[in-house]
Amino acid sequence: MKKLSIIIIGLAFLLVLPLGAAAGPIKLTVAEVHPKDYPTTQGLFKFAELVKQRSGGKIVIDVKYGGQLGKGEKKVVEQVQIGALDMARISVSPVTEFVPALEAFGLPYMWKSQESMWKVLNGEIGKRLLKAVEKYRFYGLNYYEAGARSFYNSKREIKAVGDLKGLKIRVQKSQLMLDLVNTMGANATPIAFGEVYDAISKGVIEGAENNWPSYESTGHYEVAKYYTLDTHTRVPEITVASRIAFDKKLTKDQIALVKKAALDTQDYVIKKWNERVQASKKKVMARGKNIITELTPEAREGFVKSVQPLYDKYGEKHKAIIKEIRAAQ
Ligand code: GTR
Repeated sequence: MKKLSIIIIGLAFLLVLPLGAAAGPIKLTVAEVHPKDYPTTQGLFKFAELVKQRSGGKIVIDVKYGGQLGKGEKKVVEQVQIGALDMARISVSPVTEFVPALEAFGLPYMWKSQESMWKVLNGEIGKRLLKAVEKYRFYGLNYYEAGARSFYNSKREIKAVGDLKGLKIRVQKSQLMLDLVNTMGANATPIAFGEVYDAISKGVIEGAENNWPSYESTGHYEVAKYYTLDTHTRVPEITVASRIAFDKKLTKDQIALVKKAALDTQDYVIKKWNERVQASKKKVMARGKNIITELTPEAREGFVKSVQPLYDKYGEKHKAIIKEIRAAQ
């Protein structure tokens, strides 16, 4: 009797399990280094919401924010490329290590303004580069706003590019960023994003460079009080998916649905971004201890001139696209 009931229960399991598996949603994961309330993370939540809605609950996205899946973005991109992770929202900088064509977006003083950058990203060039990542086992889903990056440090006020000389400045794990910061006279040191706060507070490095929301949300402003708004780059964010994982888990139509939903959240993030820049400035200023430096026109000219050797190094291979980007703005 006992044996019989075990057999019946076993059979019931065998029948129900595959049915349940087939009916369950497809689960996708996206990695994000920023905290829950950061504009890009909010964009990903919106993305997950749209995908769930539009797929009738068939595709569910889990947003793993706060660097839960890795403190450094280069490793995260690697995971996506080999299919161990479905998606990641990261800066274009570490992706240039895998997709060199994207380097043009990270060159200094490339963009005139936020508006002109979005004109290019939403236009033919932006679409072409999202497609270009497919050659490297990614799907390019969208771009997000990341403002302009500027230098901050714990040692001294930077009023002219020459003041950067010898400062140990953290950079993202990207050859382009390393070359850029060295070209400007500092000593570039690649470190994972999540380790920068400790590195500055322990004096391992003297500063870093980033936008207002990251300067504030990471608490870097507490340990690096000098922030000079030299706005040397305007590197956009990108959401990449793993072709290996997507092609295995999703149909072509479902991939199209996910791509469209990701694109549909771009404007939402721009709005959240602009609000957050104001809030971050307010929070840093309210502390009353930070020295925020605006460049004089002459000093700005010095910064722009200082990056010429970088254009000599990277300009030739990206000549055509640099011309296109400039003309399209
Ligand atoms: C932020 C960006 C992050 C990360 C970080 C960094 O602006 O949003 O994705 O790239 O910079 O400097 O590592």
